[in-house]
Amino acid sequence: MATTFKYAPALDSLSPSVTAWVDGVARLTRPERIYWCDGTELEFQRLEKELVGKNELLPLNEATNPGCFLSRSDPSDVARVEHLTYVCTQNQDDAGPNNHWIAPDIAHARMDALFRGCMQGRTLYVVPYCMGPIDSPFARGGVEITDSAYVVLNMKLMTRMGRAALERIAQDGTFVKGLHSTGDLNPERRFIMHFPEELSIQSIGSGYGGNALLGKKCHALRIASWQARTEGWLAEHMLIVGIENPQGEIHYLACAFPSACGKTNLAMLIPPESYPGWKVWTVGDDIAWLHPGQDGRLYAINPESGYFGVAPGTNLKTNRNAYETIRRDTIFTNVALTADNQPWWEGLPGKPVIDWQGRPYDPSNGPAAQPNSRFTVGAHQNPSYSKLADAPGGVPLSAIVFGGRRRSLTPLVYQARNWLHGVLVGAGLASETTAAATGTVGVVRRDPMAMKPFAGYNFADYWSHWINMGSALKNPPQIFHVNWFRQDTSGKFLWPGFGENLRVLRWIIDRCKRNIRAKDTAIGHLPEISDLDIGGLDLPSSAIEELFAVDPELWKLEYSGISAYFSEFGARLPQSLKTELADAIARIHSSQV
Ligand code: GTP
Ligand code: SPV
Ligand code: MN
Repeated sequence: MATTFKYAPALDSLSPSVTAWVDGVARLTRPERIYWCDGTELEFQRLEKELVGKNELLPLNEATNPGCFLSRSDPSDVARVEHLTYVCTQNQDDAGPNNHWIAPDIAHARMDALFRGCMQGRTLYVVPYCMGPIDSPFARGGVEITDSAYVVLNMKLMTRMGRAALERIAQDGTFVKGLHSTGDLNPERRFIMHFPEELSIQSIGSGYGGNALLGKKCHALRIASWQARTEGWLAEHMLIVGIENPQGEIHYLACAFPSACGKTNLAMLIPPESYPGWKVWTVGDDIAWLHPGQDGRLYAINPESGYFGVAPGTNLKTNRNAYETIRRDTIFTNVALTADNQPWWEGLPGKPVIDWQGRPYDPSNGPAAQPNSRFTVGAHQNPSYSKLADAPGGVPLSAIVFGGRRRSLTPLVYQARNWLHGVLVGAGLASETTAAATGTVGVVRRDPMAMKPFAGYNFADYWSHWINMGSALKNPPQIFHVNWFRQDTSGKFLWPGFGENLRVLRWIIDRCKRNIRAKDTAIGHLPEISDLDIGGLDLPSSAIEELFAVDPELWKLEYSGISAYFSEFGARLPQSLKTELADAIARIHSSQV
């Protein structure tokens, strides 16, 4: 079938390798028409209208939520599916024990069979996109072919999509090929396959988030992490935030927390009332690409241009910036509705009337909004959008912060002793599972650098790469670990979190500036309580004690868990990381913390 331009204006910047690939995919999938997306507002609105006409998007209350729509996914298709996500390298060891693997030829045969004829009667959309500012040397192009207009709309909000991206691809001469079809949504025929050696992604059977918006986790993390290793940079599951003090000095932090563990919230933090003159600037809320700069510092860009954020829990009090951001021109997925057609989720005032599946709300059916319900919105709507969010060279990092959701064990904050120890802290990260992926929620699992679901290659090689990157930096960021989620015996969070997290970030920045001393403990540097600003917080002193308690017996268990995990990686595990762990174990055994 020849490439046809059904609606779009002729694009003069087509790269021949893109058209040849589109033609090949069209021969396999047999769409009724092919549509090249140009990324204009007009196109966006036309597609919205089309989806409203088909009842696939529901317009929300135009007075309270102008330009907002609700999409309901299939109830079996509400989160990433890690057990169906594969990294298909020639050599299984290159994917590592951290990834599901199938040989590329077998994977291709399986996927070809599923894609054959799957777009009959449907439109094939060609979605050229650029991850990173169009004029950034660090940006990378991709093209997603999809038969879902919902995916097109989301890609428009989440990436620099359309004509400019196609021009950039023609200039670069290379791009990541992403093929997506919603398929029949049968979980038996749902697969997300990555071919890093071919710079390609194939996804079928899901229309949801990270499974279907291929620029996001599939490209900007799994494929990009593979490329980053060979080219000397890092692709990470991190927010990027600038903290400005009343003197106007800004420090940038990149924080890696697992899915649904507080990245979007921290990236948009509102300073508490006791912090007049402090400002917070959002550069990114989910993904960071990190490059060493001429000055020996590490620079971060956000490859995305929008937010696909967790809805439940978002309100005026927890995250006013997010709340303001999503008041207009936002697509909501799987939230509930109020009587007057406003979006609703747990944590908002008011009452749900229709649940996320479109049924009259009945508490016996569970939460009104799906726990992984999301909003998709352009980043420029964020009141705290950083002036440097589109800077081609990115922002210089003062600190890298790892964090997890742990009801016990890890203190509110501590600092790694140096880069190598920081790599151990990151590699040893563990967190309770959340609704962002299908499966049991609340089970502690190892999630190194918050990248367990997203590293496109063997973690042992990834840790070596991290260690090498640090050694090559004259001024590496300081590395920290935080835990906003420690609980008391009754299950209540000990730390108020959200805006109050700025108190912890302030300590982190003071440490980066080497302004204050800290307690040298077996696990790293902990704050002197007098250096952490807790003024005005209604916290009993027992809570503070518990937040910073380091129990040597629990840490011995933790380190043996990390040892056991590391041993899965066999001879590829870097020797220096092994030694670092042995040192940490020796310290915990010889100290009373
Ligand atoms: P992904 O988009 O899945 O990568 O998630 P994320 O890391 O951006 O998490 P997000 O900020 O959306 O937060 C997830 C959930 O954690 C929401 O329900 C928040 O309300 C809650 N949360 C975020 N920050 C805090 C905090 O400091 N304390 C507490 N107790 N909860 C928080
Ligand atoms: C995550 O799960 O980490 C997300 C949402 O940010 S998704 O795009 O589905 O990966
Ligand atoms: Mn994420």
